[in-house]
Amino acid sequence: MRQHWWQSAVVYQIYPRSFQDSDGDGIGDLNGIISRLDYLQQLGIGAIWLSPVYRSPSADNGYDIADYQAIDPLFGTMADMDRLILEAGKRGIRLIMDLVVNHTSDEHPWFVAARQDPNAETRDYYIWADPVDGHEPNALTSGFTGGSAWEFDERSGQYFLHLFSRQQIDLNWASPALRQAVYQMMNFWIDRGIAGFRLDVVDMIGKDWCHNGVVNGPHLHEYLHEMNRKTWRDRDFLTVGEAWSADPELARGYSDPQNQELSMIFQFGFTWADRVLGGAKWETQPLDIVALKQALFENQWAMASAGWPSLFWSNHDLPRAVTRYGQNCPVAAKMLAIVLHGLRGTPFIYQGEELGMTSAMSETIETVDDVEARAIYRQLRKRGESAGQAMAKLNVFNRDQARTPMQWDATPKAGFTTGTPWLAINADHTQVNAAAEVGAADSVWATYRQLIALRRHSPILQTGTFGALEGDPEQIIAYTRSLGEERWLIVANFAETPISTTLASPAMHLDRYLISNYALPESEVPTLRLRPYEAFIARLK
Ligand code: TEU
Repeated sequence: MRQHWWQSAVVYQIYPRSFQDSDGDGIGDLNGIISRLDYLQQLGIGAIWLSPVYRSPSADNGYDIADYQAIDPLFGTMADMDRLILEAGKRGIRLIMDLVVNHTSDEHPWFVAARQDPNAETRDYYIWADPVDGHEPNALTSGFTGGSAWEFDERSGQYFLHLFSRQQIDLNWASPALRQAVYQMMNFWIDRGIAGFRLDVVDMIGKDWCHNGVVNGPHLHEYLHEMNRKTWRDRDFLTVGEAWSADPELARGYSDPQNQELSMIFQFGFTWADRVLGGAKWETQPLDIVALKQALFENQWAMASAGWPSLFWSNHDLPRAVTRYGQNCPVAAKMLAIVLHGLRGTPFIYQGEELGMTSAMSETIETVDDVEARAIYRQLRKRGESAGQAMAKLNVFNRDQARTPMQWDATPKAGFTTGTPWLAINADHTQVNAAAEVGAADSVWATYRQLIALRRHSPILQTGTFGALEGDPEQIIAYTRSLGEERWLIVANFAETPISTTLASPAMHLDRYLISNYALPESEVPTLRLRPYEAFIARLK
């Protein structure tokens, strides 16, 4: 298989609101990002995935786009964007834009025109349906409002669809004109020098809404193939689709080069390991490490010979991994990093993860920004729950918890802004911050930096074969990577309790440790004594 740049690179997600403010308005911006490029270069990342900075009324912090070809003044100008691409490029960092094409803002001119006039050219860019017996066309609900996903339009007497908030209107991918308009817009960005797209809720594109289906529509893969052909086909481009509905098999389908669709997708199987299957967002259960391991490994197996996995623990929608799986311990943050970066695939780091930033809790609903969390809070209250009860549930999944500003230093505003931050800074920034960690040999940051470099310089990590170890104890995640004669062992004790064990495979003799999260591993492969959250990568002979 031809080697792509994204098989040796690590991608870093920036949530622009919270990364670095340069003008004191309390909201991060493009110039802020530019001022931190040296930090990212030092970390060693190969690409930035930039969450949306397009013109937007910000009903969902930019995931409601009103103009795909303009930068929101909140973040800067198109000239700033060009400078970001240029300055990042000088430092060997590519730029990946967030492509939100399942829906637009209700303020997008396409929708404004469509609503004004049922004969408008862009009317069929959206999904319209007649009432059924005077009611909504069907029972689809919107996760971001709690109510029907259909909104009645007085003027035309039809309903339009919005699966997210009332300000995020679903696009109709069955319209060839819409598809061409999207491809044109994508080419505009490709021509500006970007190196990839992250495709928001890609599995919802081409939905078969009239059969109540919102994911995996009958033409989804046809549309992705067409998109590939009409846009990035001749470039070495990274495309990663967000697909909550994808199992490992579907993940392979999207990313198998033969199909000419995407480079990879985000597959969320592992996020169920501490959630009640099919339960509400706040219904969690103690982490099932075996289920987590299974989910990670199944992705590796499914894409062993075709397709390519993405590797991630966190993003702007999920709780911080070190809080979720590691009780906020720095040693657990390092363990998580080692387990993930040892796998085959492209690792994604969510800003602050490299510092061990933790999930922030909200005390009252007044301080909550997340559109989804606020809607769920309203529903819970309507059902008679007290404010305290509702907040306790909210704090399990509230997306604000991973969106607090980057913790650059220990000063009151964490070096993020000189103004009032749009979302409160996590109190732990006095300990967890870049100033304290960059250059400190034993920091979480140092572990990430080392892992990124290791991947860049180690063909075995890039393309080596993955092998699971059978029969290891429940709390341990262990696997090997192999390339030619070279064999590496990755082991992690995912629990806070120590453990002694002998790994099943007898033919393992340790050559040397490449990285670990304790000063001196006590382990002697294949007999291991692992301390709480201990993890390492070792070369075998
Ligand atoms: O998220 C997709 C999605 O399905 C979310 O509902 C996700 O499951 C939820 O946020 C987890 O609590 C994408 C974006 O990543 C998210 O930020 C957007 O709000 C959403 O699409 C709509 O564009």
